[in-house]
Amino acid sequence: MGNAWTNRIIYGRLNWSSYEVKTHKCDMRMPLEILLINGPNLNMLGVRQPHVYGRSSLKDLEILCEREARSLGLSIDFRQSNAEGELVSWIQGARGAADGIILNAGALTHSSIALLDALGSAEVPTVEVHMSNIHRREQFREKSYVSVFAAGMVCGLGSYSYVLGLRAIHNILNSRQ
Ligand code: CA2
Repeated sequence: MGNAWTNRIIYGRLNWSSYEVKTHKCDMRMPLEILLINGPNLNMLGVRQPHVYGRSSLKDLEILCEREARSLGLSIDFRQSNAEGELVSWIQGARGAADGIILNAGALTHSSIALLDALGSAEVPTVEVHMSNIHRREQFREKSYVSVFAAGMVCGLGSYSYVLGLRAIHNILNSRQ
């Protein structure tokens, strides 16, 4: 996790025969670690329903997120699972190990109190993302349990929801005291 400071040694030439040595306190923080979690069926991206979720595959999405993360100085761990229990374990494991979470919980967004409880106990800043606009679809998609503990949510912009989600978590983490 990114929180280390170090003294950098600076050598400066005073004249032909002597040097001064100063130390300068500088920020050598490690990149902030972001756990990016994709839930059930998101492994099907680009394979079916392109009219809803676009033509990009999950691998394309990972490459896009890696590129955006690198430009923001973030390190991401990009994962996908169809199993609710595995998602719960990943969120539990983020406590003390990740600086932030980006979460697209897929359909579990609308049903999983187990995910909600895991997010509540993890106490890791979380941004919720969705490819589709969950407010322009079936009514059951309007309710998000994830939103209860999320700092914010981006939806409806396809892959770009993830790009904005990464920018948002970067902003949240860098504006902490
Ligand atoms: O819009 C989103 O990102 C969703 O989280 C996607 C979920 C859906 O249940 C949520 O309401 C909104 C579904 C992910 C399934 O993704 C597929 C992709 C291609 C083909 C089939 C499923």
